[in-house]
Amino acid sequence: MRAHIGTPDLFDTAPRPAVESLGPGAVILRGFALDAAPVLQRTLAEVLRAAPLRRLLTPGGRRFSVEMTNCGPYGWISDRAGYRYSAVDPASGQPWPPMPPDWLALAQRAAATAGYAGFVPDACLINRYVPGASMGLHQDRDERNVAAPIVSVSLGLPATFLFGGPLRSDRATRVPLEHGDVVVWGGTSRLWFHGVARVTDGSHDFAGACRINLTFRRSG
Ligand code: MD3
Ligand code: FE
Repeated sequence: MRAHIGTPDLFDTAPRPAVESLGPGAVILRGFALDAAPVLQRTLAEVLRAAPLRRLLTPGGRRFSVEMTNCGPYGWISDRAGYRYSAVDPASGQPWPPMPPDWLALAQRAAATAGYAGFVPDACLINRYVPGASMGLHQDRDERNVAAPIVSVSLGLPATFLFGGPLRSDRATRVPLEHGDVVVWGGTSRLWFHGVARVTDGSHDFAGACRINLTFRRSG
């Protein structure tokens, strides 16, 4: 039962609006994936069995601190030759595991809720951040059709998302992202610089003490 209007309820957690605008074309749907989380957890284990997480090599010869893998027709990869989408998992020589139907449905519902009806992702990049892992400021520009949005689902440990602007030097806003939050990035901010601050230690029962981020993309 809620407190009456005018009565401050000290036991309420800070209210978070269900739909927040983050920038031109970018929308946060707080808790949008919470209902789907148990199914995501089960199907994630299956996907990771078929295509284990790994720390990819950057073109410069370092390794990402974030562990990555993919599902769906295409997957995002990086190695000495550069960044690109591939229909084959270079670790297995096989196609990536299929995108679970519940994942696709979730991404499509989120995109439609944010105003991007008809989104058909053909790639899902899975990022795992163990405490200490981070992702430096970058742009996502390996997709041929940048008119399609990117849908991101945050699971497990919370993180601070860094959202910059069209220039690397633009000041970044810090956006807390929690388990179950979904962000849809389209329009102008689709090409803006962004990153993830170092994930701090904690506990969460979704996937052990780590953060999982799913990004649904249209590669072509
Ligand atoms: C804003 N991943 O995989 S997801 C990435 O939390 C990536 O793992 C972060 O950046 C993560 O490339 C952030 C949110 C995201 C994804 C793509 C974007 C934000 C974006 C593209 C343009 C602008
Ligand atoms: Fe990105």
